[in-house]
Amino acid sequence: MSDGNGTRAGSTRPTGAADRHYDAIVVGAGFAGLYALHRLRADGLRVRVLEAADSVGGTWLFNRYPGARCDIESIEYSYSFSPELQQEWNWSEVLPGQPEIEAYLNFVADRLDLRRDIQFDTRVVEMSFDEADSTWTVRTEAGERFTAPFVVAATGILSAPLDPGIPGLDTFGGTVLFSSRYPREGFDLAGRRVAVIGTGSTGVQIIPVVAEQAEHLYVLQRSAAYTLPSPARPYEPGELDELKANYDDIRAAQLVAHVGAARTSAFSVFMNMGGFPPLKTATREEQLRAIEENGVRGALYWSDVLSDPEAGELATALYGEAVALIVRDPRTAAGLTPAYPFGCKRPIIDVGYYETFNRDNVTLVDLRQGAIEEITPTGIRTGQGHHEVDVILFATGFDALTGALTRIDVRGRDGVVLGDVWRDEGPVAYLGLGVAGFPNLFLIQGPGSPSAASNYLATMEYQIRWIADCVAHLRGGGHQTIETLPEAQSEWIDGVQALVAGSVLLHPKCDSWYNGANVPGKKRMYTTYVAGVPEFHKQCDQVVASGYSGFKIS
Ligand code: N01
Repeated sequence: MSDGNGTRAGSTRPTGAADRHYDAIVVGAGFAGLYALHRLRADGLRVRVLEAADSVGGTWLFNRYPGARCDIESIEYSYSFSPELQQEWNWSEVLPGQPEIEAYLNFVADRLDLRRDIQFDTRVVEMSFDEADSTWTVRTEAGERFTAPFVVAATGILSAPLDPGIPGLDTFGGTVLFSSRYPREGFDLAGRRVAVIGTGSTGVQIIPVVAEQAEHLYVLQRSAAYTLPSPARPYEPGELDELKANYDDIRAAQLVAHVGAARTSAFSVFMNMGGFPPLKTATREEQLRAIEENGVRGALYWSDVLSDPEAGELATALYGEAVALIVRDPRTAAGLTPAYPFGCKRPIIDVGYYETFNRDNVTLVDLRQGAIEEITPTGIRTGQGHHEVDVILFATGFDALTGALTRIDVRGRDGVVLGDVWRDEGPVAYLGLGVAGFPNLFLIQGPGSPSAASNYLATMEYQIRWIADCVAHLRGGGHQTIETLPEAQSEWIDGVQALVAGSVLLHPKCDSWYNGANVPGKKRMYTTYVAGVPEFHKQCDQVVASGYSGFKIS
């Protein structure tokens, strides 16, 4: 059982070589790894989960920064496979905070008795496929060796933090914090001068909270965000009971929802786009009334903003005007106005973000006016001067989708390295599940899946069921391997890219984790499936119905 702090009580280590062969190895004990363990174990497999951290939670364990909160409603951002879990767990908020999600995952681990098959403090560094006996060998940092015919890489899509690569960081005499590995015990920011670097979803959540704690907050912003007010709130008394009574209907609606979430989420906040007529034909008075009555939202809700680049430019300018209605200092308001089109990055929702810049203890450092040059022993030097700080808090993002696996030396058939494949070809996979040349290695929400364009949990659960059924099919039929065919992979990824051709998602001014442009040297490619979660599941079902078309089973 958990000790209540989410630490590793209950896990065991194998004692001898004989103990280290399993039917399946799962890498990672976040949402995906826990369900993979539960499901494969229920199917009678001997499963071992290897987890680098000292507890369950994955991304929701590491990203325990101030203000961390999910942007999808709790009752949809939770496991749907167990009516018991749904009924026994009580969410207190519509959009749950990190502590509540971490507690939920500990509850699930205990309730399903998962810890006995999870080995914590175990970082996987190498995985290689032996063609002679169709077995994966998984090696850990501590030199342990595990073998299994199947590996499920439940390694997360946003779990490999980016090194900000700023010169001088090692000379800094103050405290360096990272949002993606924030201290479990927290950090007292009172009376300190703090710099937050990064204004993506993470930074936008951190900034209002840190502003309330720090003596002074410097926000070092390279790209301004588009962010709309969050609908976060506690559930009203009785509200959750009513939802729980209708859980079947809620899950049914979720199953047919384009983004895998039918209720409140960052997606729903933005999906009401098109509520107004075309921006290009609106009068100046109509435009101003829209932002006066609706705030920043009023700049974006026009029907042509995403489809017509000229309307997009008008919307960006109007958005700047809307920000200026909130942020009193005109220079700061101008600094907070994005210089890239709306719609090409992950939607962000916030609690009091723009209002925070009216505080006397908050300074925006717009890096577009002079970039970061170096970190010094006492602060950060930018092209605009030196900022003395005691704490630097990085919220600089992730090597998304592929980073967790390229940081492991994954070798498939003929010793081919997965990192090399993705470096040369870009992030490719078939159905976000398998990569050609890597038999029996299953990805969760890999490239070509709805991942970033959806509620991660919806397709994650679907894929784990798909994988478990596939493994049962292989074992039942006396087969040893399933392997993606290269032509099926190319065709799938071409199709995924065709879905976004000509859209704002490919705009050259948009560098983000969506297209890999946030990682130096990574091939720029958008490989998230945008035709919707239901359609994706239908396509995957059809692959199974047609005898695993696109895969070679041997
Ligand atoms: O990361 P990001 P994130 N110097 O890559 C800046 C999910 N999530 O952790 O845009 C200065 O979006 C970078 O600048 P630029 C969600 O899917 C969900 O915030 O590259 N700045 C950017 O501003 C989200 O999309 C939730 O110019 C540097 C920021 O750092 C995803 O995680 C909450 C820099 C990185 O933004 C990732 O979000 C949090 C440098 N050297 C996250 N390097 C919720 O559920 C990078 N930046 C609500």
